[in-house]
Amino acid sequence: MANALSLVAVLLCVASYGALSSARTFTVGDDQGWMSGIDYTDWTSGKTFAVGDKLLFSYRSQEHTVTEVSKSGYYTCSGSGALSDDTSGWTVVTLTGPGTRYFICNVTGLCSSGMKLAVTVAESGGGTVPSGASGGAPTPGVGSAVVVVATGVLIKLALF
Ligand SMILES: *[C@@H]1O[C@H](CO)[C@@H](O)[C@H](O)[C@H]1NC(C)=O
Ligand SMILES: [Cu+2]
Repeated sequence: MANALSLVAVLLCVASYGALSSARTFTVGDDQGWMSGIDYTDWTSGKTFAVGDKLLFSYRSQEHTVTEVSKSGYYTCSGSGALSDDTSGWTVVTLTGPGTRYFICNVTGLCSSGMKLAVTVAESGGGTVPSGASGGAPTPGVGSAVVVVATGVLIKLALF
């Protein structure tokens, strides 16, 4: 009985770890970071972004901005009415739900010369489901399903 309980506890830990570790952090532009002269459309191609993943923008503070804008702001390179704006040099953005997020550098001329990024998160992102996620009902990943099943087993064992 005690052994069965500890086995379930171990399984629970392994499953939770698996679910948590599936979220990744992408350094925008990899080694080059967030700067002008890079094609960020190239950078995103071939990458799959999931709910819970993070984007890290690394750049010289005050030299560039990470300005989150609407789709039209992205296409027109307009940072007015932005959703957020940071110039700290180290900007971390969590992809909290499915859809496309748009970022530009709001320093004059840089967005129009290509310093802009659009990242799309798939509908059924899988991986972790952040608590308090809004909009739609994200499909829980396999890890979460294992946690739910293991929790059920644990409760049954505790009852009998
Ligand atoms: C972006 O730059 C424009 C033009 O300089 C400015 O009007 C706008 O307020 C800036 N946006 C942010 C979020 O600072
Ligand atoms: Cu810039």
